[in-house]
Amino acid sequence: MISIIIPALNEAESIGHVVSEMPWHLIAECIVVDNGSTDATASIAHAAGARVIQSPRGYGAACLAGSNAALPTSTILVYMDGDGSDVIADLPRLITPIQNGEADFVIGSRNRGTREPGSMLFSQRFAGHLVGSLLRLLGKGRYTDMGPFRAIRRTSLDQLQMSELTYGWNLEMQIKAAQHHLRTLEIPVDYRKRIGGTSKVSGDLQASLKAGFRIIAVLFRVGLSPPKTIK
Ligand SMILES: Nc1nc2c(ncn2[C@@H]2O[C@H](COP(=O)(O)OP(=O)(O)OP(=O)(O)O)[C@@H](O)[C@H]2O)c(=O)[nH]1
Ligand SMILES: [Mg+2]
Repeated sequence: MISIIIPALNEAESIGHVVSEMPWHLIAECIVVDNGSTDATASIAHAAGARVIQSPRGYGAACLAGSNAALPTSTILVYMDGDGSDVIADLPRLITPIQNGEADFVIGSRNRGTREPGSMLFSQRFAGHLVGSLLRLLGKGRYTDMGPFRAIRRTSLDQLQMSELTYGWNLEMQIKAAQHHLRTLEIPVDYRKRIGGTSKVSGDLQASLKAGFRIIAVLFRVGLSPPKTIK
């Protein structure tokens, strides 16, 4: 069983479309994690068929709350953004390797997929490659992106003991996946511009700097420290 988890902050213009596109025959539930949206994100998501929960502020906090709230029967957790940028048609390619027992963690790389022009800033693409190369040098995995669309076996996520409550969540998962020797696969995924609404990160200089700082902090805190428990 699969739970899709969508952190969403003020995504009223896009969340209805994102939830209505869900392939319900493939998934057990779609959880939209709202943390203080001041628009109609929660009610629109609910009307479109999502289970809506609230969480404390922060991208990672939302992902963590969604993970903890997933149905006990869900064995695979999938994360994606609520702004319509991720392409749901890529979902089967993310989950099949886990279902087949070939992988524990499958991450979608936008750098390796087809991007709608203007969907990713050069700095975002560069950061993905740069962090990927650094981690490779440190022996902490082979990545080309820190993309949001990803699937992980639930028992594997539990092992990682995720603690980043901000935008460092994605990178923390990637580094810890390598530290815990998860069987990891990076696959190309497509990426589009957000459907509407306002950017919380890439389109806002202050937010981008903050996110960049968190990423560097995670690189030091998690990347340079030995894993607490090794499988
Ligand atoms: N729950 C929650 N979700 C957040 C928070 N900040 C951002 N998000 C969601 O996380 C996803 C990524 O944020 P975006 O604003 O799309 O960031 P981005 O993709 O760098 O920016 P764009 O290029 O404009 O799409 C979206 O679904 C947001 O609604 C937050 O503090 N809490
Ligand atoms: Mg976005």
